[in-house]
Order: sequence, then C-alpha cells, then structure tokens
Amino acid sequence: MDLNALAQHFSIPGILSFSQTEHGLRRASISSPACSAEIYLQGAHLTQWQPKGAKPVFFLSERSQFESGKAIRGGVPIIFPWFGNRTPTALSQRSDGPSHGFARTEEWTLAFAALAGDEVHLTLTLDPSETSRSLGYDQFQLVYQLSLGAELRLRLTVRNLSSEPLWFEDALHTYFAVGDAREIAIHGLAGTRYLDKTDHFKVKVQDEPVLRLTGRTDRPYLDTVAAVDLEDPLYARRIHVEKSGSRTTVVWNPWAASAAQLPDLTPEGWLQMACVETANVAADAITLAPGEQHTTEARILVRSDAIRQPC
Ligand code: TA6
Repeated sequence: MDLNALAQHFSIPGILSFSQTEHGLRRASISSPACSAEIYLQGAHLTQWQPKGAKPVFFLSERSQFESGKAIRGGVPIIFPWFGNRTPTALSQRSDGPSHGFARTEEWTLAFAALAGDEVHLTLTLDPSETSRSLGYDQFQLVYQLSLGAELRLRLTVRNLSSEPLWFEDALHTYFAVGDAREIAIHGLAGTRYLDKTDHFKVKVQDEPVLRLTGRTDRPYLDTVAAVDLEDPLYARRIHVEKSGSRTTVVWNPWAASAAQLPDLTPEGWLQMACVETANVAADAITLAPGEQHTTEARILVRSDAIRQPC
C-alpha cells in the first residue's frame, strides 16, 4: 500500500499520520493525548514511544541507516524465526540466513488502526515472501498488535498455517534509553539461569539480587516469566516490563569495545542504551503443531522514580 493509500485508509486526523523517509521507508507517526510514537512498516519496527510527560522510552541510534532491507538499531526490533545466528534444529539442518531472522527487515502490512479513548491500537501482519520461502518458512503468519497510550502493550502472534510442525525463536528486542548504562540496576532476575554469550555460552546463575552492568553483557536468561524493573537514577525513572508467552529475558549491552565494531552505533551510544528483551530462545524455543498459534506479549510502563518506590 503506498503512502496515499495508507493515509486514505488509516489516518486519524491529529492522531495518526504517515510519511516516508528519503530512502523510501514508510512510517506511521502517532501523537495522542497519552503519548507520541513512531513505527516503520519495514519490520513493523516501533522506533519510539514517549508517554506524555516522560522522556523517550526507547534508544534509537542516530547512525541507524533507515534503508530498505537494513535493520534499524534501536526501538523494538521483531526477531523471528531465529535469534542470533541460525543453527540446525530437530526440524531443519539449515544454518543460512540473516542474523536474528528475516522479520525485522521485511515489509509488513498495516491491517488495522483505531483510537480507543487515549490509546491508539495498530495491527500489522507478515505473510510468507520470496525471502522467507527461500529460507524454508512458507506457511506462517505473524500478527503484531500494539496498544500505545500511557502504557505500551505489544503482542506478537505466530500462526502455523502448514500441515507440519513450525519451530521458531522470537524476541521483542527492546532497546531502552538510559541516562548511563553504568548506573542502572535491573531487578527481577536474581537466582535465574542464563547463557553467558561473553563466556562461550556457559550456563550460569545470577547470584546478585540486582544486575548492574560493568562490561559487555549478553545474557539470555532462560525459563523465566518474571517481570523486570529497569531502575535509572539519572533519568529518575523505573521502566517496568511485564510479559506473557515468554520464557526468556535477554539482557544486552555491547559496552565500548564491541560498540566500536557496530557501524550503526556511535562510539558513546552504548552508554545510552540497555536491551531487556521479551523472548523465547534456545531451550525456550517454540514448536507449533499444525494450525496452532503462540503469542508473546510485553507490557511496558514508566514510573517516575523521583519518589523512591519499592520494586
Ligand atoms: O540480543 C543480544 C544480541 O543477540 C547480541 O548478541 C547482539 O548480536 C545483539 O543481539 C544485536 O544484534 P544485531 O544483529 O541487531 O546487531
């Protein structure tokens, strides 16, 4: 659907409008009494959400390329059908394809947009494409429902439309904006097992009651349904992330040395970000029987920490 058709079908005067970047990426912009937000149709990529009176909640790299087929660095990339590098599974010996799968660089379809009270509800869908078929994914549908208001709800549903089982990993690979990654504290993962990707994927347990970042951190925490609080003293706020349909929480910050290897991140960019991802990866990967579906949901809200609150 071109820009005019999008505007004709889905615009909500004063609330929801559409535009296009110089590289031809189409985006929806939201400005409601409760929040402002921006989402690109490529990857159904939510790049910003800012509740009224709060700072932007997501980190968005100023070096993101915003070009067709290139992943945007920041916001909430949708990771599907594999996390990281593709590796053989019980259902497929293949290991080809882009890091983090194809969903975040494919063109999604806007299927629904509405204002209900102060909340804007959007639904985007992804169907098989030449790219997904070439990678062995030809009978599925993704449905992504966003509720954008004073809080944010993201629901990613995967449907198996084939007569065979469908294996996948998924992640809402959320980049949170922070005042200084060295000062934040991440609550909710104490005693939880994780894979330490900075140490050959060794299985470890977080002994500390609270996670503070002191270097490159790359941890899928497994078999956890816990809510997480990201405490940010510099921004005087606490970002609360609840989830359902997700048994993995990934925490990632590249730190200085690895950040220097990322062309779409400024050398200091790592200081302003922390990824806390709502996911199902590795042992938590999902296999759908024919006709089955699964929904991964994140609910995000921001609390001012001006007055210290219990976690
Ligand atoms: O979620 C953490 C992670 O898997 C890291 O290992 C790092 O690769 C990060 O994702 C970013 O991946 P990307 O492909 O977006 O550069």
